Amino acid sequence: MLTSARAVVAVLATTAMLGYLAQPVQAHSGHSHGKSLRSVAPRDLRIGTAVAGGGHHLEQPYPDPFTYDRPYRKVLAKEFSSASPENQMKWEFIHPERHRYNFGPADAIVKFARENGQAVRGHTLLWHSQNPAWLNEGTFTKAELRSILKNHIFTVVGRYKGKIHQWDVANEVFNENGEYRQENIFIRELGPGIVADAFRWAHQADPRAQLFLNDYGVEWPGGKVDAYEALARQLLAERVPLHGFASQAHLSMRYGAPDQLRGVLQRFDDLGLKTAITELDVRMDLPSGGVPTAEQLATQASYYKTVLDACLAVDDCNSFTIWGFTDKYSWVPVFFPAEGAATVMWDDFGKKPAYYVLRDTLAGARR
Ligand code: 9MR
Repeated sequence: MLTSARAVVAVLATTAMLGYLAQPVQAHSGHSHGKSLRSVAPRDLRIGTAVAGGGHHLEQPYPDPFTYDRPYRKVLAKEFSSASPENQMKWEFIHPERHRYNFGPADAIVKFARENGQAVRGHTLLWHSQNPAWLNEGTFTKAELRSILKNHIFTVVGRYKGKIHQWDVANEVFNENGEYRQENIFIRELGPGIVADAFRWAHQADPRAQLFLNDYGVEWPGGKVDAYEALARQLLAERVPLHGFASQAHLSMRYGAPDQLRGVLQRFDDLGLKTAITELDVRMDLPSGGVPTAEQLATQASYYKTVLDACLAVDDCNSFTIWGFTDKYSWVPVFFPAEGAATVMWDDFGKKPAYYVLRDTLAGARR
């Protein structure tokens, strides 16, 4: 992307944003100028990002971002008070062979986070995707499969005991209609009761970690949200150690503003659960040339703000994480060819209007 074109767009977008900001909020840029997101955030709200590595990055023409990109690490340490390994704690990455774990990259992130006063969100323990071939293609009895899951949870959660703020224990267990996903090998083979067991095992392995349900497509009410509410009620009634419900919030400007998210989070807060935003990004259709328009950047900023406002408005929403902070490493263009520019910073870590809106909103938050 040409820097000059981008600079023009940034100026135009900032102008557009001023119009936007004049409406619903007071701009606080004066107070937060030069400060980081984490430094202006309310004390009871962690501001997080995915830590780039593994997954789609392995097919890109650059070395592991977290390990080798020094400017990236600097921004990661400066801006954020929480870190989510983007892929490094997923089964296929951390448990590549049945009797071999690969802890190095996850250990490095946990160490970095501790050195920089950051919490870590563990992601994830029970999911249908990014499981290793030995698990997907193996032949196991039900008892074996159950003990494979149990051992995995005790080994991984146990290793980081006391060092993980929140675990996404169950990830994306329902489809859009609110039915259990049959692609999930554990749910398919062992039945949905395995979800409760996963929470129990994770709690035994690290009693202080907050244990979450996590999914996308729960930003608006519907069958999926209803299914999560029913599951949460059931787990709580059975005294299963469930502590939170999280909206990933992978948004696209094709589908409109997330203006019902606050209501969704409130439903889970009302059950006594914590809530969190865990993977926020806002993708858009890129014009030919690949540079977003000023208007697109202003709309994107308003979506980011709506999600942050929803979290700030709900008492126990205690963690707000964006899924990467720079377009340089975003998963979006790899998975959605015509879309992109989904994060709050350009490839060179220059800040977009969305960054400033988040910072001003955090600086002005009262809670
Ligand atoms: O960002 C992750 C990317 O690097 C991986 O290639 C991809 C594979 O599915 O997973 C991405 O992260 C996903 C997250 O773990 C769960 N929610 C959806 C995220 C975006 O696909």
